[in-house]
Amino acid sequence: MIIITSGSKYIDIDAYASCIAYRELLNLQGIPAKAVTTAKLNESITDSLLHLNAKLDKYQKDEQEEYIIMDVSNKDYFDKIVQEDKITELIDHHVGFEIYWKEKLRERADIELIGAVATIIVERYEKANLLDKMSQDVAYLLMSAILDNTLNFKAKITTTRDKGAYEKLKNIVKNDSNYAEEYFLECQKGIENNLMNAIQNDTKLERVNSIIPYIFSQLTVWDKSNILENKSRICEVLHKFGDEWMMNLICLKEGKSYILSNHEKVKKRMENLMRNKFHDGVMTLPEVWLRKEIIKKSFVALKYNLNE
Ligand SMILES: [Mn+2]
Repeated sequence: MIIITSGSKYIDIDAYASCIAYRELLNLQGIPAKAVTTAKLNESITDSLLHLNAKLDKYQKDEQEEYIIMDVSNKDYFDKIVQEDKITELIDHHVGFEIYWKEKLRERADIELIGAVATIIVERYEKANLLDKMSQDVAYLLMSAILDNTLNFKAKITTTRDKGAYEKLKNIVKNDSNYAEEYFLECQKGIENNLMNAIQNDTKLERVNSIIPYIFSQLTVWDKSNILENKSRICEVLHKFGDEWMMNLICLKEGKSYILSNHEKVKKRMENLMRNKFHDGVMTLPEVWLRKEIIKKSFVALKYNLNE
């Protein structure tokens, strides 16, 4: 049996949607396959999406397994059911392991710098001339994945291919309403219902360099207002990790990032790095910044001594 799976700890909607949609594509071509995971599903996989008819399969071990991997290529982070020597295909958009997999799997390794793996899956349907056979439920899953992984097309990793794939999916679901807003608002509801948990699930504790604080949290929401109203609660939660914290709150509706901190040294270093100012513990950045982009900027600043 072909097992389509992804990462080990938790998976997001891109991994979830890609596993299910690729299983459907193989099934349409007469190839039996199962989409499974033993990982935790994160907040990007909303209740509405979980209730669609396109679902994961139950996993039952079988002796004759081969594996197709989605949305991860670092072999230390594969789902625990995966036996590496039985991987026959891998599709991902993270950098670092391209050469390793090209040598192992040749054309069956497809690692591209693109907004979402879901986009590659849409293109596979197209190549197989089966786009018109895609169900609306699968299309909704893939749309959500593209929205989430490209931050509503505002992240710098977004490509025209992601936008093209999204348009094709929109034609399948025949929904002209603002699906992006609907999807992100539901994700936000999940975050707000359990703010503590959401924060803890996306807080990195890491000594990165002398600019980035040890505790660096990130939340992505449609509208930051409700979250900012709970600023004191956020401070409380992050304070449990230590004093030296900051949070990157991404507001997609406005296309802005809000940096929260109440640690004087952290604020000073971030003001220097981002050439901006904190007001009442919040610094407003005029565009969306991902945590990994802020970290990258800090390394560049250190290299050229820009943060002196
Ligand atoms: Mn992804």
